[in-house]
Amino acid sequence: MGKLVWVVVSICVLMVFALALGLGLGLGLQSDEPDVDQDYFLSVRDEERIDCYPDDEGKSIEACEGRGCFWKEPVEDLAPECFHPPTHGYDLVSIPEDTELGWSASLELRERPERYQRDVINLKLDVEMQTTNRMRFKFSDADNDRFEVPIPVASSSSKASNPAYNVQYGTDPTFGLKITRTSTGTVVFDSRLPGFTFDDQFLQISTRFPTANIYGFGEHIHERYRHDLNWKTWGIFSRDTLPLEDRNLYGHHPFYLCVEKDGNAHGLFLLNSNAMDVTLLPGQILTYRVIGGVLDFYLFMGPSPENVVQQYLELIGRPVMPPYWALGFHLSKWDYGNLTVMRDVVESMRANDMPHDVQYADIDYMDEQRSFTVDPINYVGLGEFIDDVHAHGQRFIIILDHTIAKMETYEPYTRGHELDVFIKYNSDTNEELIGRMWPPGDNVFPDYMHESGINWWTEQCHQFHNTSLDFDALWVDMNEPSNMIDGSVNGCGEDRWNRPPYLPKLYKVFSGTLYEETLCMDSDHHGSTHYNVHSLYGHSHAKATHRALEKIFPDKRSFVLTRSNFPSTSRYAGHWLGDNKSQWVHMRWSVIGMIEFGLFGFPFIGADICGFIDDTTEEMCQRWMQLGAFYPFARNHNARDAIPQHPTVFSETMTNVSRDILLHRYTLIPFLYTLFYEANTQGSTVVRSLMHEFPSNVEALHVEEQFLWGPSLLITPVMKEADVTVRGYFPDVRWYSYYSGEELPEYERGTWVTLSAPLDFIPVHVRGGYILPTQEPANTTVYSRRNPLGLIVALNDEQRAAGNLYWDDGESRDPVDNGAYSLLEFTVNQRRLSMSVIRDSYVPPDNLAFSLIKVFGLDSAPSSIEVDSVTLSADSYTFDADLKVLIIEDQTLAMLEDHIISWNN
Ligand code: MIG
Repeated sequence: MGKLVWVVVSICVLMVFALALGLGLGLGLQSDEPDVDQDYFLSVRDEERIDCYPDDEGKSIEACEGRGCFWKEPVEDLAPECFHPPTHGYDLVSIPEDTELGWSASLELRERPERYQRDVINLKLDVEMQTTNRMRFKFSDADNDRFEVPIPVASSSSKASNPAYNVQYGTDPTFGLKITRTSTGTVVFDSRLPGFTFDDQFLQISTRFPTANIYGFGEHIHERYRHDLNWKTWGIFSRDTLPLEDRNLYGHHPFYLCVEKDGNAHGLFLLNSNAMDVTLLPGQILTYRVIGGVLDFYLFMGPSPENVVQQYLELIGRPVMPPYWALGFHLSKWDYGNLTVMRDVVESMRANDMPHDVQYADIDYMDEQRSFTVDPINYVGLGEFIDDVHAHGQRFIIILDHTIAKMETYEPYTRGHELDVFIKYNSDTNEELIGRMWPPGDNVFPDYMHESGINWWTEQCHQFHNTSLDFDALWVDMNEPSNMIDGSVNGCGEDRWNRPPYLPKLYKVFSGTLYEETLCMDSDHHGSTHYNVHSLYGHSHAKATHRALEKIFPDKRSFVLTRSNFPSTSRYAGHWLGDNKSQWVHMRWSVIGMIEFGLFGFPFIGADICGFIDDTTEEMCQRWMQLGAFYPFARNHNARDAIPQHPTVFSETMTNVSRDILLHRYTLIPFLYTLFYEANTQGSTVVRSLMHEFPSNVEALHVEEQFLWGPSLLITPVMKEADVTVRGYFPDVRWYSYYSGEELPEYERGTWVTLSAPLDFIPVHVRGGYILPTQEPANTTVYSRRNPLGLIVALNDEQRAAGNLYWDDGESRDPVDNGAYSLLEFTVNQRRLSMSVIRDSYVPPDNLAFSLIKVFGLDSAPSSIEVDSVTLSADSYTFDADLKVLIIEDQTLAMLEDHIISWNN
């Protein structure tokens, strides 16, 4: 309560001050201003300059001064010559008014030369204290409606009574918000910086970070996980392009996470789908430049990084629970050429006992690459082959593209035309926009945002499943949306959508247009302009596909794999990192990409194992199979012209190494599945970085070549050619080899360690204090799910550990909502392992029981062991005194009963 009063008081004091200032201006005391500006001009550090001329063309002293900005050669190379004076911004015009959730204020543009066009004069700021850890602040046009992102987000019905944040503002020289963490006083958001702009097609706001520990923004290849603040600019706008440095890629994620100096973390999400770029300044400043919509921000106070992600997903929606089989190994290639080759590959996998749950068909299965058709020559018999795949406990996924060939003899087109589902050239015409895609000739673009388009797509998928191919899930590609020509076959009009006054720093806008290899920006989606909804196309496609699969499989979970994505797409789909190359550096980038997608709330993520484009080498592919065995989404996928790279095509050694590591993956799937349950119900991350678990450890803040499954399984992959050792950082807790239970020596805790990693080995460690459920593996999850279970118990310094297991039938729909699952909890305390059934609503059919219990890090040899009060005979366990590992084997501890295992000194 005391704090609340303080906030109110401080706001009032500021308001009085603001009003005085406002009055002062009104009375013509503007003569103060040049001094403010002059002082700033003389004192501002290069690394804090807010760029006033980010445009690619036309920069000159005159043009700069024409915008009312300063020009001065910087000492620091990358700093802008042209920068905003501090008086560029908005003024508070009246005392903020209380609202149900916070307060709202009116702002007015401080007079200055126009930077682009159509300045919005009057702004409204709404501050909502939505929950203890989440607040929203939104700047919008006070007089006119503007585009807002049409995805549902959580709201709040009452103001937080004890918020973790404290909102203030300043008015000197212009309006800015300042938000601090209540408990520490750390400033987490501070827009009291020059250059706040709200033009119709150019919105700019800057904020100051409390530290340089910034993570996130996407989708990009980031060569560093923790951002480089050296004037790096990142475009955000969904785009079909090769995942190379500095480009904006398939997804659109204006979200970052910041770790403060004491290890607390906060996150900031800008709910905006327009094209934008963000620039990170060495002065720990961030500038957003957005070309439409409103500035609708959500701040999450954590305080742990994991809490930040959970709060973000509480807002936008948590990820879908994948079916159990989707956690198996997936295999794919674009252009096997024909069914015989595909069948040979699948049979070679079987002949070599290689774990393999899912086989894919890429666009070459289609007749002239048209979705909902099958090549009548090269893929005759595909339907029967899918039956054979199913008979082996395996699954089959097909690709669908986003466009439809415009042909009067092609039902998907004629039906879609009849239902009016295709995007139009613009809102004035009824003419379908025509572009080019894989199917030869004219292609049209379904509007997946509109109900009629969703229904049409559902109908097409359903019909194709019932009449042609018995697929188990769908992979949707190219939905950025990609177009093989710029805009349309007719080009695009010269209007403000196609030629916005400011072009963000995006990849593929060389021609000065936004529509390169996508649709015209003025094209019409049943009332929405492509300019605004471009980055939502893939999201809508994924959501519509999810809907279609619900229709096809009313009782079963299926899944969608989508290339383009937006915040909350993971409610419907998983994502892969796109068209990487068979190059070592792409392995490294995949780790950063994967942990970043964790921050974005996409746990079902992975890169194409062994690389998509170009030829892999056996060594690279072997290392990549080892790494990929720990991608949550583990798929080896290969491009059209690249040499085959399925794991049985190389030497026998390679085959054996791949099989071994995949069997380890399958051993751990019960643990992985449990992590997905936590993601689905609590918004937890599945793969996460060490920063996430050890935010107060300065070393952990920049580890980007290792990753964790949940809090407890640390993977340290080799990602360089010919290396047989690998360096990894091990925070100061106990770590055990996952394979042997050997503990990392005490003197190596909290240090960088060089680990031995011969070609057949990937280092994996279990963190002390955790218990991981396991299961004897098999070649598909259908069979592994029937095998005996196990536990890996890794003791911490206090000889304690804890863990859990989530279990359901692996594929029925909404198991959590329907309550059709079981949950077990494991704890070790005082030399006693308790296995407790928390919930037993799903009873597995195969008398599942725990057989193998491994305990790592026992402080002394047990003199006797009791299992459920019965003393074990000495031949049913072993204790390795050197390793301090206890192994209890051949037990039959029924899964849905409580058990106690105890050991005495
Ligand atoms: O223009 O369907 O990212 O995984 O194999 C290439 C063919 C189209 C791009 C996807 C890739 C897929 C490929 N597709």
